[in-house]
Amino acid sequence: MYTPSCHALLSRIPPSLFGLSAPDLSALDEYRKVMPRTDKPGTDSSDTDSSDTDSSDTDSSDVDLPDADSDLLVKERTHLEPPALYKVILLNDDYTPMEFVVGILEALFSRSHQEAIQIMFHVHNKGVGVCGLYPHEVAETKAAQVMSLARRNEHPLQCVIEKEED
Ligand code: TYC
Repeated sequence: MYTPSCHALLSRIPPSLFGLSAPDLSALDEYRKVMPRTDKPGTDSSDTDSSDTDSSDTDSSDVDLPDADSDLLVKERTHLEPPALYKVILLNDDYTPMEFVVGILEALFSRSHQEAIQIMFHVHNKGVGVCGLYPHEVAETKAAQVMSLARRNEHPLQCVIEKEED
């Protein structure tokens, strides 16, 4: 705060402001309005607040902020395509145990025991069968997991993915 001593203030008050016998608070306010600040050496000036005189480069009016018309804003999409789905397909063979296929369907495709048995027999009888429908990356991962588990257990089970046509 700018706090000149009381004595210094009194000596600098212009005569035009002396309508009162002694300066009261309103006169002091008037004084502050008309007098320029002069932080002379020797006067009591412990003022460290320079916010009203500082015109450094942090002035917020210089900052270039994006506005509503900016090209940087992402255009709103009005129509979203649903993601393409892929079938994960099991192929029949003569060697992979039925129980192993049922276990795969339960563990990797969240099928109930009844569902798993049904799908396994469908593949056994028809040659191919769908385990589930997934987005591309998920389908690929599941097929790779089937093949990996089959190889680790030395079964020739085959699993492929195929795009679901709409
Ligand atoms: N056909 C196999 C058997 O008789 C069982 C089997 C079912 C294998 C489905 C693979 O994807 C398959 N043991």
